[in-house]
Amino acid sequence: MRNESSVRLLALLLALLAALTCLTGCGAKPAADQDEDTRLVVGFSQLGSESSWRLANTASMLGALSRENGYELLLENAKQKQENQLAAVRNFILQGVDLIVIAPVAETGWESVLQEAKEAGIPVIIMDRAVAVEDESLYLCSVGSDFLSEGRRAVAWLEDELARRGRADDAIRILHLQGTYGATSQLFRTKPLEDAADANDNWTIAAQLPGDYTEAKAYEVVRDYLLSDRGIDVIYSENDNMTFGAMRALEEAGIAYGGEDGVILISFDAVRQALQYCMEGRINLCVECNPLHGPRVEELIRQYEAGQEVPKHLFVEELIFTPDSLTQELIDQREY
Ligand code: GZL
Repeated sequence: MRNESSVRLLALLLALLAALTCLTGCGAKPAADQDEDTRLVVGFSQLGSESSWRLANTASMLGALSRENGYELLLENAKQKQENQLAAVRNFILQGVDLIVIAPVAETGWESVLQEAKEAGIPVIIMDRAVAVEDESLYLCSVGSDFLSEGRRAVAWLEDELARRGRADDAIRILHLQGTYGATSQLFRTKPLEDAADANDNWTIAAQLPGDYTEAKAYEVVRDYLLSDRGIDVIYSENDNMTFGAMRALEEAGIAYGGEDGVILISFDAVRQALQYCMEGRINLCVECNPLHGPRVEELIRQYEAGQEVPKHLFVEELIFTPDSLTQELIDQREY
């Protein structure tokens, strides 16, 4: 019979051997760890959380680029400051992510950081607004809305609506609420209105106010503006949250809006709350701007990863809504 000390030594050696085996991967790894190695790491620089549209856009990205779908999504919110986006993208490059998605706050200022990503061999997808770069090879592709088309449809509707009301030749004064200056959505929703004001001698843009796509800012600037000028026929608001702020300022000033006789409200995005107001006749026109880019971005990534050709620019189809085109059922079915 072995002596007690040799038995104890044997037991210790066996335990040590078992521990060493486990350290080198005893049994299969848990599924999550296995996926950890194959998951695609995507750095996402989101410009902010300024509007209902933006929140829906972020939710769409989180839903599509999920762990279940095989992604590790690194989301950085820039609070509408480009310097925060540039820092986030450089951080993604340092981390050696597999791919970067940018929702750029403004069109300019992207050449250097896109060049750095290219030199690091990291593909970049531009989502929502555009980047103004000479060399389009600096990014893989873009997905977003045709903002010029959105603006043109809004202006065409206004011309038709004024004619329908027998006001085609009336003097029309327009208050223009602009989104974040330099954003593609601001630049190209603004252009059709300015062109139409040039083309229609009886149209006047009474003022262009900076609303930065937020309800609070729009409320302030409209409230202050109405102190000196109450003679507005139309408010052309470049997103719904600014429209909501304008509605509050109009109510406080005792100025009627919507319907056949109030200030005509034109609003971009068509989030559910705006559609509700539109169906009630408080907003006269909602121009859809679809934020649900997550699945589109995910599909582009899959195409790229599969070695397929990806379209350089992907634009989404969008609609316009007026009170008579809306039902509660349609609104309830909307995803944002
Ligand atoms: C449009 C998007 C705009 C929305 C705003 O694609 O860039 O930014 O219209 C959002 O609601 O803040």
